[in-house]
Amino acid sequence: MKIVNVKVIVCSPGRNFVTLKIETDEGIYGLGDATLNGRELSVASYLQDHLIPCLVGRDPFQTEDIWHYFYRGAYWRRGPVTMTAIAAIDMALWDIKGKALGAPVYNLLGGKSREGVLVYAHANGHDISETIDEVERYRDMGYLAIRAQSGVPGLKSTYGVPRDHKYYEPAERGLPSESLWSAEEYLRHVPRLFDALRNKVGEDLHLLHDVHHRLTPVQAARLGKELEPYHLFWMEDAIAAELQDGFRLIRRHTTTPLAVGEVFNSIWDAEQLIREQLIDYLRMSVVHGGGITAMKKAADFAAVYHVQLGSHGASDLSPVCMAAALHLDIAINNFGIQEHMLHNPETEETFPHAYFFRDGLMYPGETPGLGVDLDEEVAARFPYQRAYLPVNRKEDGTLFHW
Ligand code: EZ4
Ligand code: CO
Repeated sequence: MKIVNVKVIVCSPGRNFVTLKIETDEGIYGLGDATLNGRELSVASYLQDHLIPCLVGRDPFQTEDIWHYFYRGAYWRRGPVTMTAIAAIDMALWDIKGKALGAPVYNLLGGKSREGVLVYAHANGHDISETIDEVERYRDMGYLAIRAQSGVPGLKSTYGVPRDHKYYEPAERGLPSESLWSAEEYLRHVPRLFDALRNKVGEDLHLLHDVHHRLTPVQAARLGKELEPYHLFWMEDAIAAELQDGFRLIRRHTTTPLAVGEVFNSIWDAEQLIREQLIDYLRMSVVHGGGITAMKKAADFAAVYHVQLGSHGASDLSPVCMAAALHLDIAINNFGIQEHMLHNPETEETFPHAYFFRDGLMYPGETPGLGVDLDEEVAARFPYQRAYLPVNRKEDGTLFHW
């Protein structure tokens, strides 16, 4: 089999997605997600201008060699743009491989290690009572694990809390908006949120929280300690991800489990964290972590240290990535949990898929390959629109992490 044509499809069904489609001389094609939120066209260009010319004519079964060709062969290694582009190619090749062999991709990765994939939903509210209502709404839909975020009194906007959207969507069309941050207000508020939540929903539901990189190590240690009575599934991105030694300090002070890695793009971003057992869950995703080939190896390395996979699954990761993640999640032994943020109806229409949710778990489906398609006619109705993630400032105007 030979790769004969490769195209990059950029569309915006409510938000931007970049999708790679690799076509073969046998009529089989594969899809890969290449979406890098707020920086979409840089990956489209990296693929179009630099990688695709080297891909045409190759055997799509050679996932390992092709991965190294683009990783080592670039000389310039790692980085979100590079690794997202490589990930898209890798995903599409696994999709082709599965279709050609008549096998769902999970069967090429070790088969099913479990019946279904535990997922967590996002409950966001402007205040504690709204967040509790949202948690109960998702629990009634059957979710067994729910991330809870709430507006912080005194702050005009808070990470994770929608302004007027039905679905929370961090990227906005137009130029970047700005939000204001106060660690003091936040640190006072979050333990109150989880105290109220546990009182209302009891102990059985898994509760998660995303700090979104905004605390110092000592602040994160304080928050972790104060959240201990509420038994969180995890505290996510407690500090800036590049501050790896900071996790040692958090770890020394709290038994709240720690998750990090949605901004990581290679195992080298997480190697120390895993080897020193400073984290419990690795959140690197298939789309930003170099594809199925790289994520399988990262998961296997993490398994040596009993670190589990809890990969990023926000709505800016397309249904193609969601499908790839579910195939990997169901196959590996050290799977922990998968983030599942609902896609909007336009996105669902653009990307028909075999994966589905039932009673708190997700299933990749039995379709050969990844089991996800892109309806190009629908996609053409939603042309690309420039959009950015917000930027974040401290109350005195200092630019901070969003
Ligand atoms: O900010 O996906 O856990 N999920 C998150 C997301 C990320 C966005 C960035 O593109 O932190 O909301
Ligand atoms: Co996050």
